[in-house]
Amino acid sequence: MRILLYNPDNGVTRNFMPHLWMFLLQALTPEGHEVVLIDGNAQPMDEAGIARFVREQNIGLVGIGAMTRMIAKAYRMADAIRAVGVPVVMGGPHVTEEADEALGRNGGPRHADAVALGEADETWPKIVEDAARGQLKDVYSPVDDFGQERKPSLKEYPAIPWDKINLDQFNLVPKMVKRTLQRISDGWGTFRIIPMESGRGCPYGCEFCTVTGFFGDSIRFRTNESVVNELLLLKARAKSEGGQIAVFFIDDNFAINIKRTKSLLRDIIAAGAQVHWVAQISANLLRDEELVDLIAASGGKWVFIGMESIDPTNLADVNKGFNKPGEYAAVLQRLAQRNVYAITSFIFGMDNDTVGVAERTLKEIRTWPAGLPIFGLLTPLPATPLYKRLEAAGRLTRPKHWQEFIPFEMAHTPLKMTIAEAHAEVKAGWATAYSPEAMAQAVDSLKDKPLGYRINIFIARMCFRGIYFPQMGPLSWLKLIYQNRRTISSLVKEGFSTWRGRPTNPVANGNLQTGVGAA
Ligand code: B12
Ligand code: SF4
Repeated sequence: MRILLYNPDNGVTRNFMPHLWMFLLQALTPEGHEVVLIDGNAQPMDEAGIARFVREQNIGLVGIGAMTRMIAKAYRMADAIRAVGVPVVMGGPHVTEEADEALGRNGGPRHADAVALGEADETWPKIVEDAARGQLKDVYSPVDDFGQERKPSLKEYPAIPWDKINLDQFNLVPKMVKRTLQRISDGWGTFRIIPMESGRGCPYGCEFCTVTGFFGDSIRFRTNESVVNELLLLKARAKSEGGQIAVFFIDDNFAINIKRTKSLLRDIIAAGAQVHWVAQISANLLRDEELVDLIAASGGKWVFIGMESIDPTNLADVNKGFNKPGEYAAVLQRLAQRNVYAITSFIFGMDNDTVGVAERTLKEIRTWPAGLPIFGLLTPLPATPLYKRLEAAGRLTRPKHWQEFIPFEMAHTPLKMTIAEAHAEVKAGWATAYSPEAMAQAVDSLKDKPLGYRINIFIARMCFRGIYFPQMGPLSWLKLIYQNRRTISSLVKEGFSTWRGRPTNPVANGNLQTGVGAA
């Protein structure tokens, strides 16, 4: 049987990285079946397009995975596939919480023939075999022989064949410049950001987050050896293609067990398996100097920190009181001293937020080392404690907000400002933090570092800006380049003079450390 695994886009923003679940389920598919992957972010498709694809490619089963914000598109695509007679199984965090919606048991239309609840590592092979026999069940739950929920161990993690998988759709280097860039330095003909997990689960239970409910509060880890082997495979592939690779460790809190993270990072270094990497780590765990040393030495370039707010009351409200705004600056300095920078994520529209929250937050940000701030709105995702609290308080304005995805639009009323004011705060956050002046300041703040760091922060900022501002077509890119022409021209001039005066051994000229991780 030919199986299509499909991840929808949200139609508005573009993900820079493919989804791990697709590669994982592909690796876990029983022998005798062929798996095709399509990520809507890399290969946009509409309903007619996917229906045609499954017919022409003789697909016998389609698996769709989606977050809440992509679910409306996922359902439309599933409907189109089912209309041409091909069964659809859906999985992921949204349908796990809203299985009745996907199966049409709540009075709405049915979108999926089957739903895989929770982690599907152990149920997927069974789903495939049932589908091949034409005997799909409605619901597949990860349970043990006694009917108790079972979280898969990651000790026997499947080897994802990174050396063989067709990754053409995930190359971030435009085709027209591929040949030229292949010849630069170690080669830039391909650049891919690859998701990898080293563990699952988070015990912190922040109120707005799905993770503790979905993956559980007991953390499970892969062996160091299996992570190291995966990195080596990816590194070898990039080298053989004259390209670059960066890894996003998608663990929700990569350093949740500091002792184990240190041991993994030491093993990566010992095996020479360093690639540029990004990971999510909460600020409280970055107090450890040795950990930060190891992050830098093992290839860590960017750390995503869920700061959420600079207001301790807000943090306590959402059960994230372990974040201490008073130590944010020190944490970021500690990273920057090792040339590791941070993606700092903030949520506006929290219960203690008032008008002016964006400017107050930006004022703090300006005192920190350059980084990539991102701003979102508090969103009640299904089945989270936040959703339940707001529902009980009658504060949900769009209780089924996912049925119509509108980016940066609240689904409940904040307590101390209006919905419109919260929207304006997010807009102000993005517009100010990514203005041409702010871009120039970020680049300038790294003037004591090799040029590669300045280029890196500039490119990363240009790309990150696209999370909020539509930046899809060539025209919007041209406009952006024009707005930032001064910074670009000073970087180009500097690059040219560095190149002209380069020493015979390029490694001695810190410019090879371009610190990729454009994540
Ligand atoms: C990496 C990541 C991202 C990446 C993008 C995703 C990517 N390309 O990988 C980035 C950083 C860009 C991102 C952004 C966002 N993310 Co995010 N992200 C994650 C993260 C940390 C890891 C995802 C992952 O790979 N997990 C590991 C794999 C193995 O797990 P999995 O995907 O759940 O798959 C398993 C099962 O669900 C199931 N399964 C999944 N799909 C399918 C399909 C089929 C057919 C079957 C059978 C089974 C199945 O089987 C898999 C194996 O067990 C998760 C948290 C988490 N730990 O999962 C949040 C998470 C998915 N993100 C979340 C959110 C909210 C967001 C944002 C909206 C945040 C924001 N406010 O901007 C944005 C939206 C981006 C967009 N495009 O619109 C939520 C989604 C909750 C929900 N109900 O939808 C999560 C769960 C985190 C949270 N805080 O609750 N994210
Ligand atoms: S620390 Fe991060 S992953 Fe863990 S519950 Fe909080 S937001 Fe979710």
